[in-house]
Amino acid sequence: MLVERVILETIRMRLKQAFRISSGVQDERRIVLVRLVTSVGEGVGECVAGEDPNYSYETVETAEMMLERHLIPAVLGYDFPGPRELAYALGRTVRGHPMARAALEMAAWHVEAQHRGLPLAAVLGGTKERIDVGVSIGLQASIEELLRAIRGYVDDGYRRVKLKIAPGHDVELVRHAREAFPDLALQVDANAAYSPADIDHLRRLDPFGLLMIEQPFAEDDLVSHAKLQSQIETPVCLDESIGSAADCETALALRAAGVINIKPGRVGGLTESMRIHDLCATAGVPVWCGGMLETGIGRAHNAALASLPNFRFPADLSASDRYWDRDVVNPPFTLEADGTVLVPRRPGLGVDIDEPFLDSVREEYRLIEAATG
Ligand code: OSB
Ligand code: MG
Repeated sequence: MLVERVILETIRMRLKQAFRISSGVQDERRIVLVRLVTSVGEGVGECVAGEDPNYSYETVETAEMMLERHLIPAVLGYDFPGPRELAYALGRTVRGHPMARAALEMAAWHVEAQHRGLPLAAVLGGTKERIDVGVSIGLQASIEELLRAIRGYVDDGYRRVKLKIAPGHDVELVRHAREAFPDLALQVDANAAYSPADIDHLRRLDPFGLLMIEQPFAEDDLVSHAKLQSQIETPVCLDESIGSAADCETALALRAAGVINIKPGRVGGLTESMRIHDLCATAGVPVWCGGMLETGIGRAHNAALASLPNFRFPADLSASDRYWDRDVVNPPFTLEADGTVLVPRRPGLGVDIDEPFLDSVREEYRLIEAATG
């Protein structure tokens, strides 16, 4: 694929409800989209970076800057055999900044799938036609509101619920949720809110039959995750700690996790996601697909990835209407009666971009072309 042009655009989308986690809150998303125009077709990728550097150090602005100044120039005018080689070039050009790299890399996988006339899931080696999904519920103002929110999503048909926790909002919150929903598949996510001194406290979550406890400690503190895992039955899950396949190897060697959350947007794209998937499969560690409040564009990429065989827990890949009044793709993602989301089957991303709607939410548009000379 010879990269002829890249379009860097940002859109602004209001979330139906504000999403609060231990490290910050989002009520709308400014989203960087990257469109790759190549000799064999076009593709689009969505950047998962937020406005504030609380989940990771990357932000909308750092991603735009890295893309414009470093990443797009590293691909423009070059001919790549495929997305893997493009991903490699991006990794050689920019240290870190996986969210910025992923937006461009995922666009290249879209190009590849379109070009081969296959659904993206098939190009990645996916085997599932539908994916078990759950819903991730942000921190709520009170236990009553939390229980109401869970009830609403359970009534919608979601069969797995992830609750955000934070110091002071953990054991009692889980106790109430478990009492009200004894059979619900439940898990929690702390977004790195705890310190090593909290290990004894976190052990109190072990008796509630949670599917997993996600990222209790800081991103760079694998040792505390390993200590906690050695003391509880509930699997410890890593999210923020895993920025690459190398991070994953370290975590597996330390036995710091019983399960790994893969978000392609967090690890530099689909190529690295598949490496992590394969490493974990070999180690006998299940993975699952997380989410970053994506539009239907990022959601389509995630659904394709989650169709791989070692994705063995429900994904944070809820229907479009859990996040948006109107999504940017047609058809929007919907929840099936069996609590699943269908993997798109048409070639490429398998969903159409609603261009008129995208026009109405766009804030910036930059066309970047190879210099002619
Ligand atoms: O930690 O998984 C997380 C959203 C933004 C930032 C971090 C996280 C999340 C979610 C939302 O939990 C998952 C989704 O997209 O539904
Ligand atoms: Mg998480």
